[in-house]
Amino acid sequence: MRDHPCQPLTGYDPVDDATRLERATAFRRLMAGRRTVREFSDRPVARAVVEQALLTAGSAPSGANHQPWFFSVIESPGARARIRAAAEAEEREFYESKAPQEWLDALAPLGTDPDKSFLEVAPVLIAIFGQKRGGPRPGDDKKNYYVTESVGIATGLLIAALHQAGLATLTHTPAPMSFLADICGRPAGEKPFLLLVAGHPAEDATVPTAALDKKPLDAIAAWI
Ligand code: IYR
Repeated sequence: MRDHPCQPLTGYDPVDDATRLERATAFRRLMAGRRTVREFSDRPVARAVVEQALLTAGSAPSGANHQPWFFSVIESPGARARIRAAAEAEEREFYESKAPQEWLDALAPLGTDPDKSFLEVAPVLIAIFGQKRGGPRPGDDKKNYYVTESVGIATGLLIAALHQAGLATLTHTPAPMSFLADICGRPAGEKPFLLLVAGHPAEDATVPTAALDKKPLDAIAAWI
């Protein structure tokens, strides 16, 4: 018995099997071209593109449809300089003392280091927050559920949307990230989840060869 308001499902018009496979394959190919980029150009990105990508992120499934995310798009050069300084301070500590050898060994093929100049070069910096409390409508103050899962899914959609718009991204996670809430002026109940950097790759951008290694289907999935 359905005792909640509902309406007919739309948006799943019939598609023949061949078209379905073509679409799945085309999307797989598109996404296979995504690279994590660490060298960006300062070429600007239209705000409308970022708005569309954020709306895609905001369409993600979430616990009780509470949409427990917030995206701060940081444009102010002052804020970006503060973020870079704070992130690089954390990262220097990470690379110089905090990181166990096993972690450093895992990162070696990717060539990452404490230099985070992209935080001031790339035109789009999006700090992504998870909200402990909120609710389905703006201004609600209810408990949120599955916040990390929900924000992770939204972030995945955001990355896919930006990639399909032709923009490169970098998921950056300085730890701890509490400085982000401060700089973005976010309330105490919001936890920084990730800093997403986006823009056009630098002309001479490179990718680590190791990053191209993706596991084959039989290593990541099984039909049982
Ligand atoms: N946060 C550091 C280290 C780092 C950790 C992982 I796991 C990566 O996949 C990449 C980097 C940094 O940004 O350099």
